[in-house]
Amino acid sequence: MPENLTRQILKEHLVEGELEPGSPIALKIDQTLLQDATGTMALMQFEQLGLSRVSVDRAVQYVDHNVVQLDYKNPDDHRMLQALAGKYGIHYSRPGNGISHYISIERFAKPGQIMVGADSHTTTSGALGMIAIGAGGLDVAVAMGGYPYEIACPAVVQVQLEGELQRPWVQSKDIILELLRQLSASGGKGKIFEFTGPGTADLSIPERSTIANMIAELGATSAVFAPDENTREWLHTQDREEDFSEMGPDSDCAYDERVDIDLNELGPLVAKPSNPDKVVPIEEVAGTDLAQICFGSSVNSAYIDLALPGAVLDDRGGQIVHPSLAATATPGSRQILTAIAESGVYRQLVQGGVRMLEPVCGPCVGMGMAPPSNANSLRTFNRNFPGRSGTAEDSVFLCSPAVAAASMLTGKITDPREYGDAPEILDMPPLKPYIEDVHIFAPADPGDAEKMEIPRGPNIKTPPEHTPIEDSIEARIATVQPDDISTGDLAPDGVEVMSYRSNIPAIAEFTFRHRDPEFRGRLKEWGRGFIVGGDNYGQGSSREHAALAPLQLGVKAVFAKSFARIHRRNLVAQGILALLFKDDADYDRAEVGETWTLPNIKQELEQGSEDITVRIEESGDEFSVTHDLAPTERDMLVLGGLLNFLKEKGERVGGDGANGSNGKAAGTGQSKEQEGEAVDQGVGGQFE
Ligand code: MIC
Repeated sequence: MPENLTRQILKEHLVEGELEPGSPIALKIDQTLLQDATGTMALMQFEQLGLSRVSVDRAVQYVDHNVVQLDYKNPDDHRMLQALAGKYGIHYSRPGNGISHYISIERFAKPGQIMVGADSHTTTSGALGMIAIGAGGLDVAVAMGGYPYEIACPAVVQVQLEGELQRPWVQSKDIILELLRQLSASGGKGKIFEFTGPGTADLSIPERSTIANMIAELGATSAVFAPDENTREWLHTQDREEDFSEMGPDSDCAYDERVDIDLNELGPLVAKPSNPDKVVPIEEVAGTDLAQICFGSSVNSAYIDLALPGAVLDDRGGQIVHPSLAATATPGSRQILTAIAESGVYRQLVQGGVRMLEPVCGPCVGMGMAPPSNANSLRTFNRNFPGRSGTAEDSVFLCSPAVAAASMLTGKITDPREYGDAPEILDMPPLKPYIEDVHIFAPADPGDAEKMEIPRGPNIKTPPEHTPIEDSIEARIATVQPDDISTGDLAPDGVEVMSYRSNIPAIAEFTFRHRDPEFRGRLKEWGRGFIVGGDNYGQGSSREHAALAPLQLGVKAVFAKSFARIHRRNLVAQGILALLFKDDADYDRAEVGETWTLPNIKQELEQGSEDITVRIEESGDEFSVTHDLAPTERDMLVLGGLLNFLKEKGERVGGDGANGSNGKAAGTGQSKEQEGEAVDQGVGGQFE
C-alpha cells in the first residue's frame, strides 16, 4: 500500500501497536536531545533507572538555556551535566557552541530517523526528513535507556505548498504563522505535518527548520520535510553527505487531512500578544510603537535571518536602529556566528546599533533583555506567552526577520514591502562544521566512565519521590484556571526561576505566581489539592517542572477540558492524574476550596473504566469525568508514575528486546556486557 513519508518512518520504527491514529504505539528511538534546563532532571532520573550507559545511536546534551551565570547554580548544573554525559555515553556540547536545535540540524539530524528530545522545539530537525518529537525529561531518559517511546499514533496532515514566497519580504516564518492563524495553538494536537508541493521544494533547510520548529506552537507532534536535493546539499556543506537517504511519500499515498497554502498569496503576518496563534495580517498592526526588536532564538537565527537586517542597515548609506528602540541579534550556532563575522554581516549589525548576543536561547526564555514596562517588543522568536520575556505585563509580538528588519528603521511595526527594492545581502561564506565539533565532547570510555564521580552543587536536589495511588482520593480544588494555560504559568521562564531547574522544592515556590499567587499557600495549608483547567491546559514547552512542581506541592489530579500533549504525558509519567471533563458545565461549577473526591479511582483505573466518578462533598452531587489514558498509563498512575512502573514491570524481556539489535548504541563504545544490559531492558513491559 502506498504510504506517506511519516508512516514509512513510523512503520520502520514500530515496536508495538497499530498505526491507527490515536491508538498507543511504541517506537524505537535512534537519537535523543537534552538541553541544560531540562537535562539535569532528565539525567538524574536516568540515574534512577540504574543503567550504566545510554542505548541509542546518538545522545547529545546541549547547554544553551541557563547560561546567565548570576551565581553558582547554573555553572554547577553545567559541571554536573558534563560529568553525567561523559559517564553515561552522551555527547556534550559546551555553552556558547550554539542552540541545540541549530546544532542538531547542522551536525546530527538524519533523514529517516526518529529522535525524542526534552525540548518542545526538538521538532526543528524534521527539516531534514526525520521525525523529531518533543517530550518530557523522564520520557527522554527512558528512551536513552533503550526502552521504546510510547505515544498515541499521530494522524498525518499533508500541507501542500503551491507557488513561491515573495522573498525577501515574505518568508517561511509567514508560512508557519499562517498555519497558526488557520489552525490555532491546539490545532496540531496528535498530528504530524508532512510538507509537500512545489512551494516546499523551494524552501532551504533553514527555512524548513523555522516551520518545523514552530509546529510545536500548534501543539503538533512533529513536522517532516522529505529529503531532497536541498537536503543533500545541506548535508554536503556539513561534511556529512553520507547521512543523506533517498526517501519520500509514495505516489498516490493517502493522508488523514490536508491543508493548502498558496505562497503567491501570502503576505507578512504578525502574532499579537500573548499567544503565538493570535496571528493577523501585518496591515492590522502596522504603526504600533515599539521599544524593542530581537532577532534570533531557536528560530530565525540562521545566516540569512541576520544577513537581511544587516543589509537593511547597510543599505542607502548606512542607517541606524531607530533611537526609540533597543535591538538584539542572536546567531543560532558557532558556525553561523563565524559566518556572519567573516562575511561582514556582524559589522553591518554592530555599526547599525544592534546588540550582538552569544549563540544561546537568550531573551526567548527570559534570559536577559526583558522589555521595558508598558511597551511593545517585536521578536522573531517562536513564543510570546505572558511574562515569558521577563517583564510581567509584557506585550510581545512575533514576526519574520523581514518585518523586524523594516520595523527596526522606523520604531513601529512596518510592512517590509514598503521598503522597496531588496537590499544587497552579503554572500554566506562556506560553513565550517569543525568549529562546532571541537566543542562537542565525546563520552568517556566505559572503563573510565565507571570510575567517574559526579560533582553536585548545593542547589542540586534529587527528583521527588513517587507514591502509589490511594484507593480513593479526597482533596480540595486549589485553583481554577482558564483555557491555554502554558507550562510557563506553572514553571515560569527567566533567569531567576530557571536557575532552580535542578531543585524542585525551590522551583515549586513559583508555581502560578502570576496567575494565582495564593495557590501555593492553599496547598501548603491543605497538604494536597486538585487543579482545574480549561482547554489546551499545559500548552507550550516540554518542561516537566510544570508537573514536578505541582507533584512537590501535593497536587493529585488535574481536571481539564483538554490537555496539550507533552504536559499531559508529563503529569501521567510523574504520577499525577490527567482527567478530562465530559461536560463543560462541571468545569463551570468548580470552585476554589471545594472538596472533590474520586471515591473509586484505583479500582476504576485498574478495571480500565472509561468513566471516573467524582463526588462534590459540599453538595453530595456526583458526576463523571473521563480520560484518554493508554493501558500502560493507567498502570503507571496506579503505581505512582513511570519510574515506579519500570521498576515494577520493566522486567527484562531478553533477546533482542523491543529495540531489537538496531537499538544498540552504535558508537557509544559500550562493552558487550553493557550493550546486553541496555538492550535487554527492551520494551520494559510497557505494553503488557
Ligand atoms: C521553550 O522554548 O519553551 C523551552 C524553554 O525551550 C522549553 C524547554 C524548557 O522549558 O526548558 C521547551 O520548548 O520545551
